[in-house]
Amino acid sequence: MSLIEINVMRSRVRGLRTIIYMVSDLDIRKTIVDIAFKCGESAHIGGSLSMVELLNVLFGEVLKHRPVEPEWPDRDLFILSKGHAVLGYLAVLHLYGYFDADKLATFQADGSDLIAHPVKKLQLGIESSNGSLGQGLSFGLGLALGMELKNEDRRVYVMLGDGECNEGSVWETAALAAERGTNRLCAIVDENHFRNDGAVTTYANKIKLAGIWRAFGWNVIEIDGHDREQICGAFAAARAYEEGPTAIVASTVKGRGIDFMEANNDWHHNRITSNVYKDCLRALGLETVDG
Ligand SMILES: Cc1ncc(C[n+]2csc(CCOP(=O)(O)OP(=O)(O)O)c2C)c(N)n1
Repeated sequence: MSLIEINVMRSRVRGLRTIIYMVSDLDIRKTIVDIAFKCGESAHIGGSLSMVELLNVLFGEVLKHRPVEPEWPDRDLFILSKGHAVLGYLAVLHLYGYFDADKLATFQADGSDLIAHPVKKLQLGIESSNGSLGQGLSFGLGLALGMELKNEDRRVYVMLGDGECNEGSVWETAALAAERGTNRLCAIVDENHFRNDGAVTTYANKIKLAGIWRAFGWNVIEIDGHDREQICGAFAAARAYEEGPTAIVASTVKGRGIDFMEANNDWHHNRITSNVYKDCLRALGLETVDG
């Protein structure tokens, strides 16, 4: 049975907790590194690696979706508001069967529709164009309100960065979503404690990010964003909460999984050369032939 067929089956038996995960976190990390290396250009690596477990649980366990029928009208929607982390998103879409390896290999090539930030293309599973930070949540809220009006049993999940939460538009939307009591909207905040130019200092000591979401009237669930059990529990709790929107504030490590990239913001946006590629494989426990 092909990966795609298994995925379709799984989408039909949603709700059943699976023990065997078809797409491993390691697969996703290896794919991120491969794309970054093959494109030969600087790419956003650290913030892609930090959200791997969150995306894997979301696409494997939570989202109602059909990779073989990407425009299925009953699907849930995922929006990568921190659009620069497109490598992680494309790795997941590919591994879950939205497009093949040949397509993925076109990343950043002339004329490709897979470029440094997501460009909406439903046939590839890309629901929204993003890159200018602070826009995904408001787009997601609009979609969720539309679903509510049409009484559709669908939900919207929006992935944001903690640096992105410096954008005022995030909080304008947060207020409106809470005011409207929109329970079809779930924000996932990848709190990896860095932005592009250093540490996130806005929400660090006296003011905690989770507390701000709470103050804006959201149901807030704080988790370790690399712990599968906690992630599954958070998504289940978000789904069960009926009063309004939920924010899953996930504490993560930027560059997670590759030791020399972990909490090292040099890897926010950087190029993987052949030597670095070998180091990445070693760090992932995938030794290269020449050792
Ligand atoms: C409106 C806007 N301003 C500035 C940027 C440039 N920029 C790209 S990534 C980034 C930092 C984002 O930090 P965070 O959301 O924490 O992402 P992560 O650390 O998870 O990669 C910034 C400011 C942008 N993409 N959009």
